[in-house]
Amino acid sequence: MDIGITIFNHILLNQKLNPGASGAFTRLLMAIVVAAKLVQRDVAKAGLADVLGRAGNINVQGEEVQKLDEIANQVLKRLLSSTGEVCTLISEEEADLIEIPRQYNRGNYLVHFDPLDGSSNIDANVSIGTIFSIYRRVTPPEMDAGLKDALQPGLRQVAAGYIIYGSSCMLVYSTGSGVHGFTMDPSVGEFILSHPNIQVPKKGKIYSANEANYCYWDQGTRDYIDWLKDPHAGHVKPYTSRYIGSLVADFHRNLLYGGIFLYPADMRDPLKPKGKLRLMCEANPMSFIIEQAGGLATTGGERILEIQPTELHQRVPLIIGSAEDVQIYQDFVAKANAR
Ligand code: AHM
Ligand code: MG
Repeated sequence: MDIGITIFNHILLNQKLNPGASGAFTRLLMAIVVAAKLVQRDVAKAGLADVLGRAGNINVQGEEVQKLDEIANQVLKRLLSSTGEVCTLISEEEADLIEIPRQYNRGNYLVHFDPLDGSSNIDANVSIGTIFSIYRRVTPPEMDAGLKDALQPGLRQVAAGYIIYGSSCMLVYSTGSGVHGFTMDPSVGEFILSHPNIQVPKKGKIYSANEANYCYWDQGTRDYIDWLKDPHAGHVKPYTSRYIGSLVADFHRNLLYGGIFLYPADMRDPLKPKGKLRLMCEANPMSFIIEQAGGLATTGGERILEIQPTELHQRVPLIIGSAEDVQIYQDFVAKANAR
């Protein structure tokens, strides 16, 4: 039976195209694939939390039950550390750089990850995801990895991707030569190439934003959203609003169908505009992927991938999607700022 191209073969083929490659990077990606399968297995049982025991409770086997985001965090830490290819890890769940346990070798890569994004949606059976972003270390290998390694601009990512635990489980990744999507075939437990070379449509008709925050947005963003909804604006096709509130799910839908996702700054205090999404483990990986797919990602004033990070858990406004839609958004912001 021909089951198609498995993700393992795809990663190995990629390695063969780089004759100098040591295989280190391949081992890292493979660890992420195994982590995805383990997390998927637990996510699929999320609705049974009451039956199996809730976080903080003791389950029928007498074991302490962990929350799914804690489980996902532990799984990623364990699998990535044991490759011997990472010098540090940075998780959305932990405040500081994660030290690699002594028993493992230190390698030349570091990974930022959000183990379970959108986890507030778990109990409602809404799609959630894992996001990852890989960099090469910049400090000498004999030194302990530090903030200099962790705080690199998104342009330096060597790979990024996400896993979406949805109506099926998909893994989407890019190593800088296109974006490829793999769907889990549960009958064989493998991710199979289902979406090669994903390109986001140049223009979409979907916009995704939490409009409850409208009055806290900057003028340019408000003008843009008003224009999207204006029946007299001369849109070739009217826009439609779709917002799940789970970044991976909103992003994935817009990547495939075209459109724009907006989480603009909250201007409640105009002197301290605040983004919600994290630069290193959410905005950068998604921006790497969207640019590889032919789209754009911006804060409104700055390309996301060019931001020089200053903090591990820095938050940024994120406007991301089809190139023409993001360009029009930027024009609205520039016009409002010039008034
Ligand atoms: P989380 O990392 O705490 O789950 O928060 C991130 C999530 C994203 O998945 C989503 O895009 C956003 O928060 C939704 O925020 P809001 O509920 O304010 O619309
Ligand atoms: Mg998150």
